[in-house]
Amino acid sequence: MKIAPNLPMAFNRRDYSDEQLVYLYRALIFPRLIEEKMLALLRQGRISKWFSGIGQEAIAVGATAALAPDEYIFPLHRNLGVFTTRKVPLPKLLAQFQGKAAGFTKGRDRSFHFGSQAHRIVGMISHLGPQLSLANGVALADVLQHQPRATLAFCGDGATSEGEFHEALNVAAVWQLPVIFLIENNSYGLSTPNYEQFRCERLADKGIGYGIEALRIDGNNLLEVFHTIRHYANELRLAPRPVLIEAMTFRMRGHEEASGTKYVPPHLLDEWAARDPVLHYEQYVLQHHIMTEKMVAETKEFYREEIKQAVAEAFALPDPVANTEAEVQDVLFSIPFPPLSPPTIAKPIPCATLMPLPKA
Ligand SMILES: Cc1ncc(C[n+]2csc(CCOP(=O)(O)OP(=O)(O)O)c2C)c(N)n1
Repeated sequence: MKIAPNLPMAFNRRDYSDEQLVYLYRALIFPRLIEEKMLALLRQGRISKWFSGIGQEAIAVGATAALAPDEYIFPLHRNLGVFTTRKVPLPKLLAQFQGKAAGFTKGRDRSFHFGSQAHRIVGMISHLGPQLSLANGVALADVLQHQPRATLAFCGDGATSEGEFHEALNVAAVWQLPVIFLIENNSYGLSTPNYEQFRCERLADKGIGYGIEALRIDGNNLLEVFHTIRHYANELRLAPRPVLIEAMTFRMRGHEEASGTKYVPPHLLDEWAARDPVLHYEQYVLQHHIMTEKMVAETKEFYREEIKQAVAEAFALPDPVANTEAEVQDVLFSIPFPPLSPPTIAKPIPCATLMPLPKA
């Protein structure tokens, strides 16, 4: 993958320190290296399923890094960067992807349908749109409890065609809920391209219909994502209201690894490969002497080693053992019902309480 020299990415560091910029580089490269390992494991037949977010990492990483740690995030199936930036332990994350008993869903799922209260991450709802309404619920609780917090909800371009997208944005607008609705517009909802899905020029234009502020940003520009989310999170904490942000990016791999990208015109993949968020940001920190080649190489080496060890650790974990009682307990909340003995003397029902029979 090479960067086309005629497409420079304009990074604006504002008043961010070198330390912050290095932190962001590390946060960005980590999910990319995990993804590379997952793709290698897939080729080796050691994992069977993977939703890739390669090429979209700047959105998940930049947005998560911009929030306070106690603010809730509702990520989707391509948002590995949310989990890594929130520092979810890698062995546990890999145990989840490997369907191990120690995973978040105890082996019931091998992908992203899980959350972690400790990390303020709400598990993805597979129906996509409904998680926007739940983000409203969290934001409403914050407003009612006078907590100055923003909630971040991810959404794909495909999910914007679901009814619940419209309902959630409308309610958030009417109730002035502090939710950042972040659309990752990666051009495809599975195999459906944007032009077969909506007629508006930009998804951000939908904000006008709900009366909420909306804007479009470059989702591959890490600093633009970070700055935009940081700015709005600050604003929403002080003056609760929703905002709709359309982050432009591209899905560089299949919807899921098994489905491939045959329906995507190759020139689009080439054009977007030249806008790779990781390569561009890496080039930026090097060219501006924020990091040296040695620092970059050492960072990658450090993470590769961490990933290698975490994979070994996760693969060695025991597989789940089927246990009906445990399954039922995990799915149904247990409520103790104290046994009641029936009364010993039957009480006749007083006639007055019976409805009079209709007259013939
Ligand atoms: C109601 C519903 N329909 C279909 C699916 C299957 N499905 C899961 S993700 C997805 C594509 C969603 O596209 P988009 O929202 O653009 O997100 P992307 O995959 O591009 O990141 C589909 C069709 C689903 N989970 N729920």
